[in-house]
Amino acid sequence: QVRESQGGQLGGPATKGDYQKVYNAIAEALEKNPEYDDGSYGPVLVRLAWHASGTYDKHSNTGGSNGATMRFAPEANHGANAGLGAARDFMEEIKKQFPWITYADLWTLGGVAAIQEMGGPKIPWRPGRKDGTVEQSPPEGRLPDGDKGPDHLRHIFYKMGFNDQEIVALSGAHALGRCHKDRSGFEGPWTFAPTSFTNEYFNLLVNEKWTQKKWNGPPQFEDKTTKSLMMLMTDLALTQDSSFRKHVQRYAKSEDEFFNDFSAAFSKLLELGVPEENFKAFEAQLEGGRSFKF
Ligand code: ZEM
Repeated sequence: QVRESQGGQLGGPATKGDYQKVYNAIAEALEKNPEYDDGSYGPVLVRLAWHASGTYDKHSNTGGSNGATMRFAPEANHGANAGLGAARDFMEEIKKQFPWITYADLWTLGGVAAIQEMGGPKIPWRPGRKDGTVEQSPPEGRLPDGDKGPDHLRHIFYKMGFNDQEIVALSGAHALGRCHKDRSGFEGPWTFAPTSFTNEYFNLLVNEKWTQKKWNGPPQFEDKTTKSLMMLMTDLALTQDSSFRKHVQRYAKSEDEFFNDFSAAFSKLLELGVPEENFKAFEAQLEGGRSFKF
């Protein structure tokens, strides 16, 4: 029996090399099924890492990535998590190869690997999350809805401890992936290259004209030029509020600034609610005592 967080052949404490092996296994499997979506599990793995972490509430210090409570039915069945079974099944295959890693570390590491392998910035990541029990599951309703405005975004993200700049930076993840009719009810990708991590989301927000799509689905917007891309109401909210808009414009101009700010905000997201002492146990192995960069 391999104890959790006891990596390596001899069952000693997991080292950076052990986590690198997990990272590599995730990276190698991202395109294992050409039939899946746009040919990569990358986007849905990023969404799993985000939804596992974004349930954090700073007022009660509950929720967040520690615990990996989306393994249990209540949270797995939250409306916001529809479709994430595809990502959890992907991760189950990796867990079989590395039974010593916790789901909570694995799912967050999956988000890091996916972003980096799709051309995004390096994301500092630390191991130390523990798997919890169903009693630790967060209540439904802590993740954002796509059909709302700036006040809703602030309400949801301030609760996690983010500011306006971080909200905009994190939203840039919508360069990746797509909406699925049978998951969220929305339909279509945000960009023409949904498996490449770029600042294209911000370019499109600034440079395209967006009009409301005429259909019997939930309210969403389409680009005037090709009508093949989409934006949610919450995406367009970032261009309608001056405190958000200045960052949208900045990230459209400078992919470097977007990458730097996204890396910091996503790394913070993945650690919300994880007690610092969990990370301490691994500190001796961390580069410069701070974090791993794969
Ligand atoms: Zn998303 N997101 N998201 N997001 N998201 C979807 C898909 C993806 C919102 C939202 O309602 C939706 C962040 C923020 C917000 C990703 C990453 C991140 C979908 C489509 C919806 C409806 C789901 C489906 O049908 O499959 C809202 C309202 C947000 C508020 C700002 C943040 C923050 C993210 C990461 C940092 C990703 C990668 C996807 C694509 C998933 C896929 O399967 O392709």
